[in-house]
Amino acid sequence: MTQTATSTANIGVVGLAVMGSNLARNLASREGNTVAIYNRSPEKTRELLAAHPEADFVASESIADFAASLTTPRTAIIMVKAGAGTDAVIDQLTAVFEPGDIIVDGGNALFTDTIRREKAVRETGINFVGAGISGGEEGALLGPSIMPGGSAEAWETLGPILRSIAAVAEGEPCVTHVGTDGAGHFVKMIHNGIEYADMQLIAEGYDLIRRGTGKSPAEIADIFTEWNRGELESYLIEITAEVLRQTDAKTGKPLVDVILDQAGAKGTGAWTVQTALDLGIPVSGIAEAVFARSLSSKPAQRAAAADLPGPSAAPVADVDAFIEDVRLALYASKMIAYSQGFDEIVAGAEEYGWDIQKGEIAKIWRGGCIIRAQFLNRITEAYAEDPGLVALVTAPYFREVMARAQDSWRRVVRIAAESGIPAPAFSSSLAYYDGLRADRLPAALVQGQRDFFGAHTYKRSDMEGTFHTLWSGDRSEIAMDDAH
Ligand code: NBP
Repeated sequence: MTQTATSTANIGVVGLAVMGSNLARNLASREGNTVAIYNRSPEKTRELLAAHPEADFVASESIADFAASLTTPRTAIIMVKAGAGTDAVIDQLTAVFEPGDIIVDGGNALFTDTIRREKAVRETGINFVGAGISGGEEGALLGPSIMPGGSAEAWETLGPILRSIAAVAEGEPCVTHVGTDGAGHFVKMIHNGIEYADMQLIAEGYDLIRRGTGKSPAEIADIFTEWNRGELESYLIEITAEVLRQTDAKTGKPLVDVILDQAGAKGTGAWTVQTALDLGIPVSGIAEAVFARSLSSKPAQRAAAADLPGPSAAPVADVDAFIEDVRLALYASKMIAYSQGFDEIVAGAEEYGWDIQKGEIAKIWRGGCIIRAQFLNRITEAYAEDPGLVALVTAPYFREVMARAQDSWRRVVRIAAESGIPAPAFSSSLAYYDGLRADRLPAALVQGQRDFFGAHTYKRSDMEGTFHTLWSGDRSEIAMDDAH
């Protein structure tokens, strides 16, 4: 496909459903961009053109015309349904693009698919970039947080374009070249996992205050608005207040009381946990959040268990003190979720050979995306101070928060248990914290058990080597040959 006089667009978008059309409009609204657009069903293309005559679009109704409308290196962002749709569009584009051109997948692909696709497309000389895009419809239109992977060569062309459409936080665009091949989609996956944990923790905080103090959703909305002025300041806290303040027009009740209490999921939280299991990284806060959604969505089991015995919850004595305890417990648990998420980024980077700058990732999450928050600056600072930080929670700022929050955190978990209010993410985060800081763990006993029933051997803390106790013999210990 050669360049013609009609090649005028510097960027193209394939897939014009809600995300793609908003991204195309965002691109067209930035100085210097002319945007080629294409969708499998031409009606969507025509609708977008008709609805936005102001936008500098070059529309095509065939993939060949779409390619011909692009200047070189041709750069196209795919925004279609993840999976088979993405593979189909990649095949069509590789047939009409040339070496040096760039195909970007902006959908929610699993990072291992992105690794596979990058490898296959690279053979043709075309660049393939998997880019995580966060922020939903509004982000796509007004400025998302963008996490691109792919080659450094592709980033040279793509960088200025993506910088022009990304959200801006404290004067900096929320986009960085995350790493090669699937690194961008990997980091987007972790973002979503952290988002699950953040949402679950907020929901647990709400539930504890509601059931512990009897406050109404509207009153709790005011508490969240107040919290949003302090260290918990974030998009999710802000929208929680909005949701809690909403009254249902049909019944006059708080909307939160009429919404069915079964949370859905699109799978990126589960991917984060599945990947963490493979990498051997305990992301317990994220896992609890995924499982809490699963538990909520089991109506038959919940109905069958509804009359199981539980405590009669006593209302908390000092309401204001309890609310402050919940605030601190929420902040501490949230830090654990981030610390675990960054552990997974470190492990993923090591496993897949990505040079991921952790501080830069925290920076690009400050705007445009769902977990945007002030607190992310603390993560950037922590990694700037110590790039080899082994666990985020051990950085100075985090230590200070843990010292300040831990008594409150423990009281909240105790009250939750005593009152029969489920707080899985609060309590498992605290257990993780205590596990991490423990001088000795009962893992020693687990090793003993493993050696007993399976001769799995153990190491000793006082000498080198590998040992086995002759459990079914005279129970003497033998040193094993390390070569085995
Ligand atoms: P959808 O995920 O609903 O996909 C619809 C688009 O895919 C349409 O343009 C459709 O074309 C196209 N498509 C399909 Br389906 N199969 C195709 C095929 N075989 N060949 C060509 N085109 C095909 O769109 P969306 O909700 O706008 O999401 C787009 C991407 O963005 C998805 O990967 C999604 O996971 C991701 N996403 C991200 C966020 C976020 O916050 N980052 C939010 C929502 C979605 P047609 O019109 O001809 O049917």
